[in-house]
Amino acid sequence: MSTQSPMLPSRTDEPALAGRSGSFRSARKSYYSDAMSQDMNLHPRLWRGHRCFVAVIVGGLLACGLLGRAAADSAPSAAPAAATPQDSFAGVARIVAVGDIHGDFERLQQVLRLCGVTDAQDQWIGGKTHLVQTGDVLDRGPDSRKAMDLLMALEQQAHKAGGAVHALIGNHEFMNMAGDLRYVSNGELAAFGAGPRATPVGSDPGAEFPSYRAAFAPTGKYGKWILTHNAVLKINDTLFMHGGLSPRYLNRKLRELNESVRAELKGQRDARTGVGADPEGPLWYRGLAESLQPQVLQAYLADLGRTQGAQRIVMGHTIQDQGITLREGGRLALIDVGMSRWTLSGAPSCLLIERTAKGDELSVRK
Ligand SMILES: [Mn+2]
Repeated sequence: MSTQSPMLPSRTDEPALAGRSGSFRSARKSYYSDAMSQDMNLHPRLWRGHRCFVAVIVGGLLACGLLGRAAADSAPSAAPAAATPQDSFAGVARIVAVGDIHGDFERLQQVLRLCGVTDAQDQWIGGKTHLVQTGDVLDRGPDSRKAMDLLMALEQQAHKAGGAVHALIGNHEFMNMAGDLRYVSNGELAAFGAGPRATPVGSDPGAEFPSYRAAFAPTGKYGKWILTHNAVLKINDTLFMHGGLSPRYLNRKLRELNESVRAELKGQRDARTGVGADPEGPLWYRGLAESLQPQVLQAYLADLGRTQGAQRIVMGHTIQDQGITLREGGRLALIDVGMSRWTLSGAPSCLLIERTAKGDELSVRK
């Protein structure tokens, strides 16, 4: 049984919320710069400008690790390992995709109603619809606990109706479970009887908030829930994930990526150096949100089809201040509109993908 709660390396690539996508292109240094160079000639534009300076702070992290371990130890022991969550679905007639929520429960309620999957009482009316939330329910805003509770309830209701709710693991779910609480708000802490922070959001709060950390430990209520989720999901021939699938990950099997992320979150693998923390990994990658040359994007999509059997990729993570962005006829979709009032307060928006006799029909509701 795992009780490890490792802290991520301090990172500088979490963007300031200036509202301009250009400001997100901060300098980064990959953990894998040597191993990567052999892949660099695939799509050089996709690699440009993703370097993250990694600084490791030892003292505080050690204390955090110990505290996280103690909290996890005191939590009830884990239930027998749940079945591996299904990460590939076929024959789905209607998909609704919703991007980053960041602690804004009201905006989550609004967007789910807008897309016709819940009623005014927050009950599932989506029937056999598959709802995909592409990660980052947590951090910044105050009400992520309520948002998670709603998604938990809807998972059950949708399942009974023959539909599904897929809450994918975003970089902020990963950070919280890995003990990196730099972006946790006072409201989120208060929901677990913890806080307030002594340091500003964006800085390391130190080894504090044991009740919050315990809830996100692998055996805690919310940590256990997150571990039933995937990072990457395929429905029909569309791939969904939080950040993006960079060229160096194209050849990896979904199952293996999802198992890796979960193993890192369980402490069975080092969370600081695995798939979940990799700036080029599916939780963080921003290369596909850049304004790529059409031929570069077309070459990427051809590779995506060949390696993953997918015709389309849908991602959150990189705020689109003009609303949901569709490129190449919707084969690439960027659905994080910064709808949280604690990010950009963008208009709640979702992407609908509906199967018709002529193929998939995409529409945006706003
Ligand atoms: Mn994100």
